[in-house]
Amino acid sequence: MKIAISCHPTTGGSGVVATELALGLAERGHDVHVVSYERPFRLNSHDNIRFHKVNVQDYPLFKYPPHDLNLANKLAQIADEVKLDIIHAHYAVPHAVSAMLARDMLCGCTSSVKVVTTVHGTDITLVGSHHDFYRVCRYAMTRNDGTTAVSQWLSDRTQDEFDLDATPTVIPNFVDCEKFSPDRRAGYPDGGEFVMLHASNFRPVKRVQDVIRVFQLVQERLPSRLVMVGDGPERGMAEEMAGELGICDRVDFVGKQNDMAEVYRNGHLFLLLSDYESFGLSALEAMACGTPVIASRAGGLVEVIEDGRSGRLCKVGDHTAIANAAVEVLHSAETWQRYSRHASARAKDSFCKNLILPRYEAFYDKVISKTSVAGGVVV
Ligand code: GMT
Repeated sequence: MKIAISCHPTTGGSGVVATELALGLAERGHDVHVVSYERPFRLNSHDNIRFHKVNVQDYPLFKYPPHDLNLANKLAQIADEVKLDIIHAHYAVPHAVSAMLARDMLCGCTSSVKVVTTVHGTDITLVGSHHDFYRVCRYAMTRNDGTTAVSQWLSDRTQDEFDLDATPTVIPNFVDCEKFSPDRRAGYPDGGEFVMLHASNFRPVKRVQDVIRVFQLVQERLPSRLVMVGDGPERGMAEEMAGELGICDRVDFVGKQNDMAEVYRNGHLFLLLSDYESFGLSALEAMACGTPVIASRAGGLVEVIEDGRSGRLCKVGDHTAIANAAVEVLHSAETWQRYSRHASARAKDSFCKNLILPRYEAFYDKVISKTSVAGGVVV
């Protein structure tokens, strides 16, 4: 198939999923076109992948350059040139809307390209549901040719939020189990220090202040360090908090990292204490590397982590319970090794890229073989 993938190129989960999907589809022989205003950071070169940069015009009249129109124009150009079968938009806003504009511009003449949207989470829960975006997002959800969601929780939320006739098809996120594997991972640190990890874009939804507070409680009971990976609006606040709590010599803020598999393999526990996650891709990648996860019992995280096996799920904001769960996982070599084994097995058996990519291919086939239905959701 000839597939264009339109995504945010930044380090957020939706860009990572889109990039890994592009690489996986290219490896499976599809002709893949990645379209964004910058090359996504994980996009390695491959014979079957072409990257198309969206140029944004900085014309003096435009106080806000209309990127979304440039994207639509670029998608239409590619669709026309290579006769695309699918434009796959990741993150509803603005990519799905630009993709539909491209499809509609070409409709009935040179192309019969279909638009598939994958919703990732905050595109629905925060951005799309905001009244400034609601109608445009609902238009995308109801008039595209097919919608997928990365978890059942998000699929249900999307249907409710936009009053859709059917729930979007669930295709969960996935992990490259060869790249993210427990081989050469750090073992149980008999007598040494535990390494606790958090990785995110430090947005308020991630509750990074809870990560610092929980770590403060854990390090009183176990010799440990906390490694905070990533960057974003609440990083400064988290750094200040570590100083105020007197633990800044035990907390390292290391910024964005290129080799996340190596980071996960060097950690003993991954903390994802968000208000909710539609999926929690970072948790899955950590698990694949054999790092158990302590996460919020919220959103799609419960579909990824099995409480008491591959990690622990705790009430959002309950610092004492979360710290107790962390100590319980770490307290003995035998317990930690059991969690570590189950974590990597869970990732491999349920979310390995080889299992999930065929589900996208089947979804594309279904969309291509159907004429668009009112409501847009192919079921
Ligand atoms: O919130 C983020 O971490 C970024 C955001 C994104 O779209 O880049 O992540 C969302 O999509 C990821 C990939 O599908 C999911 O794994 C994350 O759980 C989801 N974030 C939230 O729902 C808060």
